[in-house]
Amino acid sequence: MKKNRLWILLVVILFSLSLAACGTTAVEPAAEEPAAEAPAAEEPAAEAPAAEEPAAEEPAALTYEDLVVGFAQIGAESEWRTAETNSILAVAEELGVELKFSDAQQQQENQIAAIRSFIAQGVDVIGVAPVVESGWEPVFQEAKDAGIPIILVDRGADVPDELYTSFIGSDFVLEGENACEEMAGLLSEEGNIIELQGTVGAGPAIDRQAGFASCLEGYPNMSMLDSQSGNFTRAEGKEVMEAFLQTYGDQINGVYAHNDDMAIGAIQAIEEYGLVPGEDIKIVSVDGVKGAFEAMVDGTLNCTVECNPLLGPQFFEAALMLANGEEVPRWIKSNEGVYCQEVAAEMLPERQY
Ligand code: GZL
Repeated sequence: MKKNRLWILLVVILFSLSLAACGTTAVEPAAEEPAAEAPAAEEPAAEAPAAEEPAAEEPAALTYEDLVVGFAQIGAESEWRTAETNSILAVAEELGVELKFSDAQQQQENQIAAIRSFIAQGVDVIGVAPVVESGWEPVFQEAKDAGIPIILVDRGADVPDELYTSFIGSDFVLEGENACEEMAGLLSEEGNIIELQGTVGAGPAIDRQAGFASCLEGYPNMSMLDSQSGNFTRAEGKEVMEAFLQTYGDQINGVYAHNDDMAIGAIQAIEEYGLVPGEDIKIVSVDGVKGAFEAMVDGTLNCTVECNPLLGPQFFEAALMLANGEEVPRWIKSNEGVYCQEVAAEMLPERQY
């Protein structure tokens, strides 16, 4: 019995030991990490009924009567320039634009001072006919900083594109090429030419020279004897021509003048020297002013290549567009012809400048 009890006791001990062993090996399911608490999804705020926006009112477009424009003119060196000034003044008056006009008397520093004064007065748009191409960057930058657009009228300026909005004027290179073609015809593609250049550093002087020179390369029997500035004026054109006649005399077969005024001065010099302008010496110039048509009727000037100075309408139209925040073309070109003696008498009465 004792033995039996012992067995029973042993069995009970073993059983309870095995139960205890089972308890330690049982893999408890890993306590689940509490899920990182997701930020409580924000309840979308109940959408407030959209407050009715009042329809944004388009600001009324400006009209010519609202416009205040500054114009920095070069001066009055030529018939062409006077015609341009008259066009600007007359069109401003006609349209009711308030125009602040300044005459720089050929001095760039006066033009710069005028532009600064237009900026100080807070004009809407500034027009400038740059006497020369260089030296405009600082003052154009000042205008840009003040939010005032610059339009180049009739002459270009050597500045980065973003400093002006538009150039209104002619293709001066083409004018030079056209003048050369006329000269080639007049000289039967053979002869010596002298050139009266415009103001040194002025856009039309640089380009008219380049256009003529490149076309001349196509005519091996025509050569440029000499070239000098007559500053776009009649008096200086005459002076330079007198000097050329002293140096080259009757070797000169043709005169190419960058404007009609210098050609008219040269005509006087040739007559005083004792040669016949238009016959002994052929003359081609640029502009197409009335004085040139009169000289062609007289037979002293052979041809003129037109360069339109009546830029007032295009200028104010562009100014109004800019003031209204509209885009304007980078180059507003003029339409121009070439006229010689045969048509001069018929055309003279119709010429507007
Ligand atoms: C051309 C203009 C020139 C004319 C000259 O656009 O700048 O200046 O040809 C004038 O007659 O003085």
